[in-house]
Amino acid sequence: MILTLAGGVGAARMLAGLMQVVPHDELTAIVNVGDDLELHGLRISPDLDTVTYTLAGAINPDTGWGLVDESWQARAMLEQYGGVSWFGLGDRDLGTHMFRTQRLSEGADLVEVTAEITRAWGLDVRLIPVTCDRLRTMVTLAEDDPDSPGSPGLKAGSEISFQEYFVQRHHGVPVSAVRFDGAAHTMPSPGVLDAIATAETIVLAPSNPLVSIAPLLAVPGVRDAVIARREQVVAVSPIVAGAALKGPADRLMLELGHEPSVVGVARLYRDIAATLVVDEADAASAAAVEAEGMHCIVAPTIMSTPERSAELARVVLGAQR
Ligand code: FO1
Repeated sequence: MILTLAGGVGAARMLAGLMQVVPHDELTAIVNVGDDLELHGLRISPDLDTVTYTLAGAINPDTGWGLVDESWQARAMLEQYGGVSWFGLGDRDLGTHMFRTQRLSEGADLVEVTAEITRAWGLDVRLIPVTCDRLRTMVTLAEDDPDSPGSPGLKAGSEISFQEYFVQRHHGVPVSAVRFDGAAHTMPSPGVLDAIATAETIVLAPSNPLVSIAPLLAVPGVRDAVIARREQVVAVSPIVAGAALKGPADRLMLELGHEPSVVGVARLYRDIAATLVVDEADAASAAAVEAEGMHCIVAPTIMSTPERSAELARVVLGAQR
């Protein structure tokens, strides 16, 4: 079994590549739930949905999140009422959140509901939310944010939820800390530790190390389980030539005291992964990555087409020492 530790868009593309080169029922992903939120009385799990919709071929190609052929009538009504509409929930996507919320209220856990949703999309890949317990990524503002909704805005040091940072503020405000609220009280979902212990290869997807991979490792037992398999762990750098391909990984690394480069990624991952795959644009840094104690592989990592995703998947599977 090939296991992927997954955030959202980058992980979804990595998994779509793996699906082209590995039988689907041999693929498992442990997925971040730190981005989850409750809104309109609904439980929303963006990373689980981004991975599901991408693997099902139903992701909105323009945004990389949400569903293709979406309509926005419910959001228009929310706007008419002056309700909360900054987090965009399309009409089709709403059905997923309604189903998840209903099933959770009936007593199913998030692992079961996720399996029901992926099955309904015809997927054989196993997606496991890292925990069924409450874990929420929280972000501390480094500066006053006078533009925050409500007067007089928020002061430096205020904590906001991940989606208030990522979507409501377009990840455009400086950050001084990230915290995984509730993580210490969570348990890994059934199957998580076993998957880590038995995987042939563990892939750290090119997801944000600080807000997508770190929350997975914050669930008690997960980090140690991954460290025990370090030789089998292959990470793909989400930073290419000093910049994140999508999202705020580069800025967050800088703001939180990490070098926004493949060397900075190596310093974050060297304890848990033996190998780092970096893009050809970073070939000159391969020696510096090796100096951090990781085996470095240079390959095209930008998954702009399904073929490139498959090619990267082959590199990752061949990379393990
Ligand atoms: N991202 C946005 O930039 N704006 C949105 O309005 C938005 C809504 C949304 C709804 C459902 C969903 O599953 C994802 C959504 N995302 C949106 C993406 C989401 O914020 C990010 O993918 C992650 O949480 C970061 O990995």
